[in-house]
Amino acid sequence: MLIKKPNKIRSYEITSERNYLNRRSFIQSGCLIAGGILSQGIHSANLPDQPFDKLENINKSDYSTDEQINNIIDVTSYNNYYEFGMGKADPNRNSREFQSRPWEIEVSGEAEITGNFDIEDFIKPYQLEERIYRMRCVEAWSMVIPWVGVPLVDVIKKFKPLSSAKFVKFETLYDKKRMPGQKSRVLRWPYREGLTIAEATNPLPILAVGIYGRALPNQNGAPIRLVVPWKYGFKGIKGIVKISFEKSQPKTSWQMAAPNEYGFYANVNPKVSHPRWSQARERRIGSGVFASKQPTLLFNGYEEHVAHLYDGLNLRRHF
Ligand SMILES: Nc1nc2c(c(=O)[nH]1)N[C@H]1C(S)=C(S)[C@@H](COP(=O)(O)O)O[C@H]1N2
Ligand SMILES: [Mo]
Repeated sequence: MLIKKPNKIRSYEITSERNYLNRRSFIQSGCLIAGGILSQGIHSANLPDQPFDKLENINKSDYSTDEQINNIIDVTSYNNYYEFGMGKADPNRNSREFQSRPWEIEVSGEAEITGNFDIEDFIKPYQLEERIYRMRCVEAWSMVIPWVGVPLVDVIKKFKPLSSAKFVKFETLYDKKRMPGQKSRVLRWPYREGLTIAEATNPLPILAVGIYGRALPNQNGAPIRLVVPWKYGFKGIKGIVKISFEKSQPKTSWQMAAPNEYGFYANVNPKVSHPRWSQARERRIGSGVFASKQPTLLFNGYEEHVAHLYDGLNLRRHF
């Protein structure tokens, strides 16, 4: 049972985002869960092997949780990054050759300052912070990850958005040679995400450039990715090359793929079920095969910081 071929291991993704293309019967998935949890143990034995540059001068943050953090092996070997394959172990396995330098970020749209920036110049003006955040994937698993990054609000302000800028749109690199998963038509590439300007200027979201005090590994979105801790993990777009200030709400990749399943807001909400599974509880990765699922918290436990952003918004309709 433990010695499965990699293509069989995929079956543990019974609740995976891609399953809108690949529905399975409920009974069948029940059997696959057990196999999946065990096979996950195998991946955890692979240590990340890419060079990890140590980052200097990192401030602590009051926004960090003091919950038990996940170990680096969980965080770097159990990933979602469809550009490198759809299995949880694929991003670690298939992104090792990926070169995240040189790297340019294009800033465009409704802002006073726009242009193309080298990643080094892009990040240099800001103070690095460690932010230890819970991450809740829409697939009903979670981790606690010690990110290193810069507050998105600081970056946004630097570009002086115009009053017409109501949303911020993000895009991942689109390059089928470097990101072989883009040959698949599981999503419309490039991966696209977005936030309202109010969300983007809340103090919680960060542009992460590291984990555990070191540069971001490829499978976690090197060289720069978004982290929005009160939203489902898929909002945390990896490998960002474009940021643009928009007048109207941008379409996101998951919305385009399955609008009835993935909304623009994607706020963590235990009361709003995914059409195919409940969001009331979550499995904390690393808690052990026999650990019971823990309750999911509204806004992933960040309610006091973000609930005001949604005053008057119907969270069931705007999911
Ligand atoms: N470009 C891109 N960004 C992405 C994804 C992806 O497939 N492509 N997957 C998302 C999903 S579903 C999750 S849960 C998180 C996972 O982040 P992690 O692998 O660093 O834990 O990345 C998000 N960002
Ligand atoms: Mo996810």
